[in-house]
Amino acid sequence: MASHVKLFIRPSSTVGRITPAIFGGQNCIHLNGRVASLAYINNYRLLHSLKVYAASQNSFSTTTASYGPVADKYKSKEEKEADEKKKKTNKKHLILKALGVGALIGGALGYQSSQANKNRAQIANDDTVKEYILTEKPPEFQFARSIRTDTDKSGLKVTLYQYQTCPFCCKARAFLDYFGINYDVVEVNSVLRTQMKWSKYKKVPVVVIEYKDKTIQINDSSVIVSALFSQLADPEANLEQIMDCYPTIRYVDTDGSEKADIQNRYFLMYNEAKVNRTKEDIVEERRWRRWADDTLVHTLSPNVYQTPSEALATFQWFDTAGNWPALFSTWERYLVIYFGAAVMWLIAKRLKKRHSIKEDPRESLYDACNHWTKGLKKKGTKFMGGDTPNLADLAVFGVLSAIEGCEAFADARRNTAIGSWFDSMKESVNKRRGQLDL
Ligand SMILES: N[C@@H](CCC(=O)N[C@@H](CS)C(=O)NCC(=O)O)C(=O)O
Repeated sequence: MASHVKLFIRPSSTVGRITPAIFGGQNCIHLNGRVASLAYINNYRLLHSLKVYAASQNSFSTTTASYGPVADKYKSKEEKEADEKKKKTNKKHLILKALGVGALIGGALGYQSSQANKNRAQIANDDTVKEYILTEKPPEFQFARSIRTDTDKSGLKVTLYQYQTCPFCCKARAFLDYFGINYDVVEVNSVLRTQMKWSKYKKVPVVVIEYKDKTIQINDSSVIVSALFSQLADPEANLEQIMDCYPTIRYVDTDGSEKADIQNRYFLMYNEAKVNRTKEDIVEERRWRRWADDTLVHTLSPNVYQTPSEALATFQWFDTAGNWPALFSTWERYLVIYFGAAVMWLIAKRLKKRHSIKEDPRESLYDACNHWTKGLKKKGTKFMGGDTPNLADLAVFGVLSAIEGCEAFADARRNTAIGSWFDSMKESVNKRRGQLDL
């Protein structure tokens, strides 16, 4: 099927303006009229060509020195004319190159998505609506706890809506704790979900931040991590502008249901010049973060809910780890424990099939742990981030910490080398070592 991606670079759009200045020209751009991340087109030549093309169209200002008129002052008329001619030819070549590479990539992406998304229909997404800004503050709920450090450098007022032992919530917490961000926790009842009724997005974790005079809602653990890390990396950055870079794309799925997705959730929206990291380093971190969500996390449920008794033991551990006796009434607690264990035992069987987990799910868990520790060994450093953890370490640690008190994790410790890295991570997170890097 013929397919292509059209790229519009909008003049004078907010995102267009902040792109080169704050985000190193890397990330936000309008794709098919939607704000989208250009960074996931992992082709620097195309990116550069597009930037040059955009600059030549005066679509947005660029900080690249070669576009400045100052050097022209010292040239003869002939030299200037020759330069002008050369520039025009170069520009034509660049535009053609950009269009050529763009068409190739667009064709490839279009073909790939047409294969993957057969019969999926995109819904017109209105990018003028800032869905992440809440018009009304959420109702007040009793905080399960309030995490405070005197050395918080974020200056943000953060509320985390979570299940204590959900792997995605554990991941968000590992990040907040490691960087010493102060936050309040609202524990959501996983069956009644009363604490999430105010939100259109129904999953957890969700973070709500009082930012200047606005209330910002960030959905999805990876977006929480990416957006807040981008903010921490450059305290002058504006969280609202950062959030503009994570648009929610809506589409109708093959089963007719409406779905929403934030496709660039693993991308960091900061100025590369200010953050001293190589492109390879950033790409590797992103790859492992994706692996934590796409592979590692799927090994958990079939393991911890393998049999009815293991499922019940897991929920009893959740009861302790989540401090449920203090938070929920007795009937609510028992409803969640027994009903939850029964439902998850049934669901885990389906998940096992869907994610091609081995007949003995422990094997898949060990494979995942071994894959990670092999990656560490290859790198030859204590953490994937080197001497200190990076966002990939935090993601993998967060996900695994969800099952820390379960028999499955005790088995993984006994049968793989995951334990020593996990314990070092736990120490770094508990001691909020990330604050030292800010
Ligand atoms: N991609 C999301 C996934 C979040 C997710 O699936 N959370 C589960 C809990 S582990 C959830 O809220 N499910 C809906 C429900 O419980 O009704 C993220 O990374 O935050």
